[in-house]
Amino acid sequence: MLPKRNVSNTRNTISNKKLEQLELFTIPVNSDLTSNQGVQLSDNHNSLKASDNGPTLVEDFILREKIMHFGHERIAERAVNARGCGAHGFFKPYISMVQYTSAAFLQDPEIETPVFVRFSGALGSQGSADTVRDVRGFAVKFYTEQGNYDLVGNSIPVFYIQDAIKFPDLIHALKPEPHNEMPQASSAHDTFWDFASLEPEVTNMLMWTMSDRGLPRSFRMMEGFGVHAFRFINARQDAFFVKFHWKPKLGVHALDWDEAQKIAGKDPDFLRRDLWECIDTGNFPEWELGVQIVDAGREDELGINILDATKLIPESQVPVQIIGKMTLNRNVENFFSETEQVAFHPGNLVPGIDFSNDPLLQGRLFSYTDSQLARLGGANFHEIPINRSVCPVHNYQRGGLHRQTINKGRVAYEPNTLANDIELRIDGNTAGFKSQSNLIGLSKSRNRHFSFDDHFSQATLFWNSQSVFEKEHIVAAFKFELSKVESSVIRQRVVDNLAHVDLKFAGRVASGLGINAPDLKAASGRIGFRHCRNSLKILEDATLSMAPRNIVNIKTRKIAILVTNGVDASPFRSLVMDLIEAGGICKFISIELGSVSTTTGKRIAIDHTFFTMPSIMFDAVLIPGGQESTTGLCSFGGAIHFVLEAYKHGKTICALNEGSQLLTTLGFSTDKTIDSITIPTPGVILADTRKALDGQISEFFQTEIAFHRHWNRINLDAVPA
Ligand code: HDE
Repeated sequence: MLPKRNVSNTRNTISNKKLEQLELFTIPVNSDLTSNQGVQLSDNHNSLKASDNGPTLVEDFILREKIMHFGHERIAERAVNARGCGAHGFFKPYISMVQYTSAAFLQDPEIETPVFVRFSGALGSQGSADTVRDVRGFAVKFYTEQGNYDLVGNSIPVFYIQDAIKFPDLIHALKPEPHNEMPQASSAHDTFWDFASLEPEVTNMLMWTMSDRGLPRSFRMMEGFGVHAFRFINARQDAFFVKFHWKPKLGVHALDWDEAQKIAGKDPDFLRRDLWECIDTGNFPEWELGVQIVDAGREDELGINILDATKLIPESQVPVQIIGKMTLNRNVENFFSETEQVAFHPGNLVPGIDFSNDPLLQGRLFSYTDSQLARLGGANFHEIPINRSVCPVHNYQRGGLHRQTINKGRVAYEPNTLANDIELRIDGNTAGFKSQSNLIGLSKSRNRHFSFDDHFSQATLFWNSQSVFEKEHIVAAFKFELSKVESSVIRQRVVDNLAHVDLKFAGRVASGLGINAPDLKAASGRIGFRHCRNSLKILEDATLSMAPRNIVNIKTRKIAILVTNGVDASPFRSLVMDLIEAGGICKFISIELGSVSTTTGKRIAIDHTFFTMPSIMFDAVLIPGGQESTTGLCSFGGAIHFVLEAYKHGKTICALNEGSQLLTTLGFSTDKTIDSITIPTPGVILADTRKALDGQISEFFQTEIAFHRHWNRINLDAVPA
C-alpha cells in the first residue's frame, strides 16, 4: 500500500578504470565445478576409497587439493585495524590545486580518480563488534594516473602518542591482556589505563575517544583526518604544510554508549551492514576533502609544533578549504580478495605530496610494507588486483613469491643499452617523484623537541568546546572505563592527570570511583610527567563539537513505524510518503511477521518484529493512531520497551492521535487538546491529525529527526530501558 524505495543493485552498472581492471580478474558465478587445474569434477560429495567401506586413497588428488586449499584460506589479520570493511568509489576535485601541488589528481575538476576505501576499528580482532568505543581507521587508496596515493587516516584528528617508538607499547596496552586475551575490543581495562596514566601525551586523544566521536552512528556520518602534517609541493618546488580532512555530507553523528553496547550484541555488523546496504540501494555516501594549508616557514606562528601528531590545528585558526568530493558507489565483489588483501601504506605517495618530519609518521613508513610482506606472503603484493595501479608499472624488479607479471627481454638492470638500443639512465634528470629538499639537522638526537611537552592545552580546548551534553557523555565514558579498572592506584593517577585538563571535570570523573579528589600536584610530581603549557591562541572552537550546527536532512535515517491490528492508516499515509520522499527509510514493526489489518480493512505488510529489530536499529519512531492498535501495543512489553528505549537514547518519536498513549509513563502530559501539534519535551511530537495539516506534522518530524538526538528531554535518567 505504501511506495517502496527503488532498490537497484548498483554493482554491475558503475565502472571506471580501476573497476575495468578488476573485471579482468573477476570470475562469474558458474554452474559446474572444476579442480584448480580446470579439470571438470563429476562428484563433489564422495572421496575416493578402497571399496565403499574402505580407507580413503592417497591418490585422491581432488580431495587433497580441496582440503589443502581450505586449510590455508586464512591469512594473518592486521596487527591493528583488523576489523574493517571496504568499498569502491571515485574522487573529483572541485578546483585546481595547481598553486599548491603538482599532484595530477588534484589539478582538474573534470578528472575522476577511482578510489578504494577501507574503514576499520583500531582495537578489535577481525570478528569483533563494530560499535565498540574506538577510533576508526579511514584509509583511502587513490588510483591516480601517476600511481597509487594512499591517505591512511583516522576518524579522530589527533593520535595517542608522539613518537613511533611508543606504538608497540600503546597497542600492547590497549589490546586484550596477553595472559587471558581479555577484554576484546575495549580500552576499559587495567593495562591501557596504566599506560595512559603514565604517558600524559595521550590525554588529548583520550578526550576524543571518550567523547561520542568514539561511537559513530555510521561510517557515512564520520569525519576522517590525515592526522599528520604532510606537504604539498608545487611545480616550482614550493612547499606547504597540509592537513587533510574528510567531511561527511550527512553531518557528523554518534550512537549513545548504552545503545552501542546493545548493538554490539544484537548486530555486531551494524556499521558494515549500514555501509553495504546504503551503497547497494543507491544511497551513495559522500565526503568532501578539505585541506588546512600552512606556508612552510610560518608553522611556528601556530602556537603548536606542527610535527606533533597529538595536536590539531584548530579550524578557527586555519580554516579548512574544501577542495573536492569522494563518492562511494560500489560494494566489493569479494571481501577477502578486495578488503582483506588491500595494502595501504602512508608511504605510497605521488609527485606533489610529501611527508613531514613528524616522528610518528616517519615510523609508520617502516611499518606498513613490513606488515604487507608478512600478511600477503611476499614482495609481490602490489600485483594483487586490488593493489595494482591503473597506470603502467615498469621497473627491473623480478621474481619473488607468486610473481604474476611476465617481463619480456634479457635486461633486468639500469643503466642499460640493450633493452631498447638506446641508453636508459634514470639518475635524477628525468621527470617523476622528487623528494622535496629538506634541511636535516646535523646532530643525532633521541630527544623530543621541547614544544611537544604541552600535553594538556589542547585537551582543555577540546573540553571547553563541547556542549553540555557532550561533556556529560565524556564524564560518563571516563567513569565507565575507570570503573572497569581494578587498580585504584591507576584510577587515581588518571584523574590526577585529568586535573591538568580541567579541575572540575576531573572532580566529576573522580566522584563515585572510590578514590580521592584529583590532585594537580600529585600528577606533576611523578617521574615521566613532562608538561609545559603553551599559551593557546584560541580557547574554544565550535568545530570540535558534534552538537548539530547545520541540520542537514533525513537521508537514509531509519524510521520504525509501530503497528498492529486495527491501526488507523489514513492519517499517516502521506506522512510516510513524505519521509520516503525526503530519503528516510521506513519499516513497519509489529508483534509478528506477515501483515496487520487497518481500520478500513486493508493490510499492511510487516518488515520486522520487535523481537528481531529493536529500537537501537532505528533513528526515529512513528506511532500511528487507531485505538485497537494502540491497545494492542500498550499490552505488549516489547512495544513498550521499544518506545522507552528510543526515548532514553534521545531519538525522535512522533505519536499520532491515540498513539500517544504509548508514551504515558514518561512523565509528561500526553493530552493534546491544547494544540494540533504539541512538543512536550524535545524530540517528542504529539499530533492530532484531525486538527493538524499533514505537511505540518511531516515538517516537524523531519526537522527533529535531522537534529539526530535530543539529550535535553525530561526524565531521561529515570527511564528503565
Ligand atoms: Fe597504523 N598500522 N600505525 N596508524 N593504521 C596499520 O598496517 C602503525 C597510525 C592506520 O585499512 C598496520 O597493513 C604504526 C596512525 C589505519 O588496511 C600497521 C604506527 C594512524 C590502518 C600499522 C601507526 C594509523 C592502519 C596494520 C605508529 C592514523 C588500517 C596492518 C608509528 C593517521 C589500514 C597494516 C587498512 C594499519 C602501523 C599509527 C592509521 C601495523 C607503527 C597515527 C587506518 O603496519
